[in-house]
Amino acid sequence: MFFGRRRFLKQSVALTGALALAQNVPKAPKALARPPLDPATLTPFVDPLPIPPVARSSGRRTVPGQAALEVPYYRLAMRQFEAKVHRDLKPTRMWGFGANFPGPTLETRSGQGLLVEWANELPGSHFLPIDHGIHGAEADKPQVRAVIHLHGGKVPPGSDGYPENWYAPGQSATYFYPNAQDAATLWYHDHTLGINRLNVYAGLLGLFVIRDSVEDSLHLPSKEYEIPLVICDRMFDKDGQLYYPVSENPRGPWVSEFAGDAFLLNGKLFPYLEVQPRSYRFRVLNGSNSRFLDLKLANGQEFHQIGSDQGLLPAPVPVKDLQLAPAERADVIIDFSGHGGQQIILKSESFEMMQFRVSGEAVPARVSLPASLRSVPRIPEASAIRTRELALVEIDDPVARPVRMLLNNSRWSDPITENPVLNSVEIWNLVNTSDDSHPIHLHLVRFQVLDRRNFERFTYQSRGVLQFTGPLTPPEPNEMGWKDTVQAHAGMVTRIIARFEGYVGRYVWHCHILEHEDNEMMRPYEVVIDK
Ligand SMILES: [Cu+2]
Repeated sequence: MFFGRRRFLKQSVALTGALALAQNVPKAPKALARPPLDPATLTPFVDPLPIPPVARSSGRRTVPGQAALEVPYYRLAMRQFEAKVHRDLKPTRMWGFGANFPGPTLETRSGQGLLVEWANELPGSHFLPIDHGIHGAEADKPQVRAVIHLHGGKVPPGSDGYPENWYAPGQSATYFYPNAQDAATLWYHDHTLGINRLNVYAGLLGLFVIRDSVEDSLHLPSKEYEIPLVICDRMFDKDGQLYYPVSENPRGPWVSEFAGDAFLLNGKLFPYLEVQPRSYRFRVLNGSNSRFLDLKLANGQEFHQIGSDQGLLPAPVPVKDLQLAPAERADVIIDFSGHGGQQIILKSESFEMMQFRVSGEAVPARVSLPASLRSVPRIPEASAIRTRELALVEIDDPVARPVRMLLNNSRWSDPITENPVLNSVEIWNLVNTSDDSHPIHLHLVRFQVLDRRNFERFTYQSRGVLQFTGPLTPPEPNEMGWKDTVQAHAGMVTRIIARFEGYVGRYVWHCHILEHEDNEMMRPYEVVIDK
């Protein structure tokens, strides 16, 4: 398993008395205001899995600046509301779209553009702990700010949800999504500078599905047999309210990672889903802040991954154990035929998350999966006009507590260093000097994973020289499709290749561990015209 656990050890080490004293901070971590909920005390599998509603457009409107183009118009309002996440818990205060967490799913087809007015109708104060020492979250800013990004969308820069383009309650922004891209499971979420981890944790996320004729031709399970599955880990107190941890330093509440012990699936804890003994398609999103999911069926059953971040894989990949980093998506087919009358548990690591109840009724003949799905031509390495070496760096204090994370040793506010030319191909070598796996996401583009290779970290950190210590590792079979988020493993160089097509302008690339992203592990980049 690639993703280390050092980060969790590190946090517990930091809480020991001696180390805390050395830092002249209180001995113990801040106690919960209310007692924590132990999810193991809840009766599991008493709530049906909710399916997020599909967003309905309110008419059609002209795309600003394109008088001839009229597209469906949606208005989605961010609001605070209360939701029952479990039968036996009091309603939970959350943020969402309308009164939905996850938000309504936007559904469209490739080439069918749409407009969304993202309205900030949130209250004036935040219910989660803001760290005003973090860049962009200073005390002079409004507490509640939001800006929405379509993750995986090939979108003009003005509609991409640039992290500094946040707005306060009472304001809104209307974005145009051209959707000139392949069928894929995308998702929208908050991207506000400095408080993104808190806004997403509060609930500001939802799915955005693009379909196309290639996908149609495969006759995959559809309608009631196609189920979105948004998985997010959280912590709750005994009153059923969301808890987000703070550090032991009252002046800097930021924590470097979040790992909850409760899993919301489409907004419910331990839901069940009644299924027939046949194939189902699940569009899975890891919407967690930091947690890597390790999905498996408790009966050891194999399933098939047919798609990843940016759409269908070249061919189905059999899996028994599926790792998904934050922000990654997996399109999977689970075949329940032959399991009539059984109850099958979906787990992540040792956590039981959800139950499938397979009915005993007879169903039509088994649907076979196509042997090939979509052609994904490899981008030739020789077509790259530039290779960038980009270090992923964790900055620690003298007692090895993370202070911040950096890309390319630069902060958010430093001058732009990544400026690819429109339509050119580049290779980015993500040199991970830290002990954590970081899911690295580029806005605007889709990319392919070339390979990974271990390197000698000390030599790199002291002399800037890359010395490889192992062979090239090819991408995993389920990384052979188009990606927008890649797991850059600790102590490895992960190479990706992308064509920077679509639009000229300013975008961002960042780690999708939201605690990292908020604390400097995000950089602007700019697609430029060749001079
Ligand atoms: Cu990271």
